Amino acid sequence: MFENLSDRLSGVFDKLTKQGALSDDDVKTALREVRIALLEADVSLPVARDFIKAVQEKATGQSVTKSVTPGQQVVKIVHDELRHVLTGDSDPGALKIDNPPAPILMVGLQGSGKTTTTAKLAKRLKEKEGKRVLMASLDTNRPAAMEQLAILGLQIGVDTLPIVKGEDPVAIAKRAKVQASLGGYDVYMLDTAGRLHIDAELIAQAAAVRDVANPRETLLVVDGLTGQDAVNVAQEFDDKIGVTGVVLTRMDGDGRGGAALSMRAITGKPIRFVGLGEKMDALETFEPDRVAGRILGMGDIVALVEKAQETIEAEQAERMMKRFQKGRFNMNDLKMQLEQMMKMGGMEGMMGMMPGAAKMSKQMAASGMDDSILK
Ligand SMILES: Nc1nc2c(ncn2[C@@H]2O[C@H](COP(=O)(O)OP(=O)(O)OP(=O)(O)O)[C@@H](O)[C@H]2O)c(=O)[nH]1
Ligand SMILES: [Mg+2]
Repeated sequence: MFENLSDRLSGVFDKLTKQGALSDDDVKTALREVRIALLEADVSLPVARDFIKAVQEKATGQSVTKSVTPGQQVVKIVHDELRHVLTGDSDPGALKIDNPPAPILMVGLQGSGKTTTTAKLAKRLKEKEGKRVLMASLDTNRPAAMEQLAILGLQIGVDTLPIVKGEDPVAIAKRAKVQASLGGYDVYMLDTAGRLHIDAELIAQAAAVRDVANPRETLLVVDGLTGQDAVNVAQEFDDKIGVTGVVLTRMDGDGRGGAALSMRAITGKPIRFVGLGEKMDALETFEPDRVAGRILGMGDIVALVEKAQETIEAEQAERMMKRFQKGRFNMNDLKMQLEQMMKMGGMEGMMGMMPGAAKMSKQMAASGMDDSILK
């Protein structure tokens, strides 16, 4: 879902991590390229600018951990900053669906994927969290919209509120609430009608439904392919109706992914899920950590730097270096070095973290070279 951005960034960092020492200029050039890559991915300008500024500050302020190259360290800083942009200042925690029956209101523009996402999420809540879910279509605008949800319900084995022709959305929402309480459901989901644009009628309707349902979660479904527009739509919906989270759909398409990066920073709302196809299973939770890793495509280096920072004490390494230079590196020192290596996961662990070395580790295993030799 972030292939283009990912390719661009790995190009930048490949150059950087191949060098030993880095000058300020090297870092500046690299960050300029990162900035361009972000903008090309349709990340909004202020977000891209703040991102680069934060990385720059950290890269210049931080002392380099021994045993990783400065380039690797920069990769780690970029990774952490990506994660920060995606997470925002606080973890949103789990969906608020305790206190049964918990209403979830689904809103969004026409064709954004509300109905599909309603069913995908219901399936997920049922199968992964063992919840009893009731789905109700409040879409009185489009003919057959209610049947669409009913068919999906049958397909995934989730109950839908019986269709009563002629009812308005507010009446349906009230009936769903009664049915959910009487029927002992844990969650009831309200799938609303979409509009082409955010207009007064849409807002009035969504607000009226919101006021009778008192949703625990109001999830905005937006098309991830629309890039920055998705972020603008989210901002507007939040201003007018109030949303608690966002679902980005069509992330299986060749969108540039920028919406995912700007969403939290601009709207303050967490992305809860991403839609990755039309199938009922094609919904993933949005994990900033994993997404940052995917965007960067350099999880190996990030893990390596993390481990190095955790386990190696800078002074100790420096002391060792001096002894080495003075020719006083002895068996005890060697022992300490090998112990550090074991702490980092032994030979196999270290090799596994080096790009391209995975292939070699098979040959090593074949040659009988393993940690028992170190031990
Ligand atoms: N590729 C892809 N297609 C999706 C995704 N989510 C939804 N769709 C498709 O998008 C189309 C519209 O989805 P709906 O769920 O009907 O959208 P909606 O927001 O309910 O539309 P209205 O009720 O008319 O406003 C359908 O053909 C879905 O299969 C996704 O994550 N990836
Ligand atoms: Mg729909």
